Amino acid sequence: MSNVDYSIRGRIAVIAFQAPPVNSLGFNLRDGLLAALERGAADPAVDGLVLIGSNGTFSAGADIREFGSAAMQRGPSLWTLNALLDSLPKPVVAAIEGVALGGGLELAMSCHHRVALATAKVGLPEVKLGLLPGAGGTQRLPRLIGIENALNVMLSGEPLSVGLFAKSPLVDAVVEADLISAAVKLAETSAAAVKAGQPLPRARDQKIREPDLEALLQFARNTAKTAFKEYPAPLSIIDAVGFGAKNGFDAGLLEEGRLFRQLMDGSVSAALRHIFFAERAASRIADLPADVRPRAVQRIAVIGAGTMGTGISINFLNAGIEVRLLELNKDALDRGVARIREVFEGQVKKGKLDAAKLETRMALLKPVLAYEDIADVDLVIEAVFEEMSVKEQVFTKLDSVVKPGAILATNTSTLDVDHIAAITKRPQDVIGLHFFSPANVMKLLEVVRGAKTAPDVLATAMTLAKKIKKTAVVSGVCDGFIGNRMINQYSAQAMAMVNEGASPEQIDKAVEKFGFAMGPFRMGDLAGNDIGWHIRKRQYAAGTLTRKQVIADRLCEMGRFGQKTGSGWYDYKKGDRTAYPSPVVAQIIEEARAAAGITPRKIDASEIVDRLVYALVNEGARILEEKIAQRASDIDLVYLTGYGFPIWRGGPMRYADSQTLYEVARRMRAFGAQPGGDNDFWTPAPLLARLAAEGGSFTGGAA
Ligand code: 3H9
Repeated sequence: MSNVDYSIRGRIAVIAFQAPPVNSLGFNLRDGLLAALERGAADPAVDGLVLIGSNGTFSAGADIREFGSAAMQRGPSLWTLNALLDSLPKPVVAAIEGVALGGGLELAMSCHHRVALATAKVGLPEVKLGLLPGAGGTQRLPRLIGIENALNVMLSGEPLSVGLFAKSPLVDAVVEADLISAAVKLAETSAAAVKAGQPLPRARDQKIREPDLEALLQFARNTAKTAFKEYPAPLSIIDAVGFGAKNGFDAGLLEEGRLFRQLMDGSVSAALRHIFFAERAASRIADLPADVRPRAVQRIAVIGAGTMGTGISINFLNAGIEVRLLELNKDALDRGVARIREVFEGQVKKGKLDAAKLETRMALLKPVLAYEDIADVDLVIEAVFEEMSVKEQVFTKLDSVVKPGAILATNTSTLDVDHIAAITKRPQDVIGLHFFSPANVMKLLEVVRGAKTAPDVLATAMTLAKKIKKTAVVSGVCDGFIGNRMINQYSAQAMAMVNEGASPEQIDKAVEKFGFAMGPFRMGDLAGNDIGWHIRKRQYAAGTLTRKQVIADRLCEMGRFGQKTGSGWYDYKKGDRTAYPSPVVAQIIEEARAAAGITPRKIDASEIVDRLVYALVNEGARILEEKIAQRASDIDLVYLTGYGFPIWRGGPMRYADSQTLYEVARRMRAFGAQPGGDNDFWTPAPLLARLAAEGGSFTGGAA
């Protein structure tokens, strides 16, 4: 709901507006603002106007929820509002606190003056949504702060402290308090100047002085082309700025509008907008009672000082939370502590951390050798060997030692969290916190909700995730949870294509060209092929994996675990991470094909990509059906933040939507029908088949 209040202070009209939570400029607010501005303009008792947010913030910009819908075109647009401001004969002052971002700052720049609280942030973050500032920002900002500064603001998209611009015409005054009085005073002074015959200061009238315009634009273009290869918005921003600088404000506005519409209709912006809402939706858990309160977490314990345990610890130390690092072996504990210090020292060397902070963080780390020393912590995260019997021992001990009400978390990546919970007498306090390696770097945290996990335990995990700056996605219990369960299907396809005729390097190249950070085989070599081998052996024994992965198993039997052993799917040279195609692997592949009676065929890049991505999508559909994931956008977030899926494609489910689910299902059926095709594998999951037939989508947005 928006609300625009019009009041008079002396001879100044104060237009106080709000559209909670962030005053995005949707239709209702635009409509209310236009009416209030016209009223002030027509009132002979009013000499000037002030625009101010009445709920502690100015505006976060255009209403992103309207994009791509008819609402965006409805009633007065932001362009109408800004053109009206340009044409007013009375001064208008924007009074900024909180944020003025995107269209919010563009509105403020169309006012004649701006006054801001020192704590306010301003910025043009449209680039992060794959857009350019489309309500005059590419024209007004360069005229207020210069081309180079304006490009920096628009290309970074970062919200910046308003104080940075205190000496430019972007802000007339920065005040510590009583914003509204300062704004009214400024409006009065400006109105008096107008009466004395001075022209109103308008951003559009400012001259652009840039002696080396062409060179500056070219430099910016070259940087954008390398830094944002797949993203069209940065180049469009530079083009719009350049066009307006050469051809004048009005021509610049027209070009900006043209480029804005082009970007808005493009697939990259649609994907980035999808991610914006996905990030915010992920923290909403539909069936949590509204009054649930997270438990207090002041100190935690991490069990296991290996790569995972130390990586997990670093997150909490960074957030100022005390960590007891437990390891029963003194040498292993010392090595773990040294590893943590090394990571911090590396950050100090790179200038990312100052030396004093390193010591504060290390002081929060308490290495301990006995379970009794972690009895009073609020949360325990177990990061021991991935074997149920080991986890059983740990949780039995935790149950007997740790205080009641503490949360007991497992970092398992595949094991049954409900089974682990059942070992304890407090299954309601048990949860999965699946960190990704390296745990201090990777953004993703799968929060695994057991059948008996208490609502406040889940709420605590989500709150903590925010505190340690992770992207948390809730998953139900199943083998591999969301991410690894899907990656198993993807890996199975990669292996199937090797059997059929593709080489590991061909597959890696195709999918890296599609935009994955790393193909499946290079990824396996980096992470260690022994991890998957270990899981496969467990699955062969349990009968849950019936098809033997002959080639992958053979490589592991030979000790080709990947980079750490100097060979895997590729060969490696000492001190060099380059993956060199391996004649030994080629030989093993050939032998395996011959033994299975397979005549290899050529598989083209588009088949490789589609089979890998659609294998993810089909399993994702099952995960949705089974309610393991709450929503398709959660699955996308898992893949974007944990598995290197190309950001500009929005995640596997969103990508499938962009291809239309009808085409996805059709292509899957065709893979199943081709000679030697795996019909069972390629039968679309019921949800996918239904949506494909209905013309529906997973994420509610198509191309
Ligand atoms: C633009 O302006 C285009 C123009 O150039 C041209 C137009 C013609 N619209 O992030 P939070 C919602 S493009 C709609 O959790 P915080 C958000 O979804 C726009 N909704 O809070 C969430 O809803 P929910 C350029 C928006 O305190 C709630 O507000 N502007 C918008 O951590 C709270 O958000 C941007 O790109 C919006 N513009 O951070 C700014 N913004 O509760 C984008 C937020 O239902 N926004 N919501 O999940 C931000 O950067 C942050 O939200 C902000 C607050 C810093 C404002």
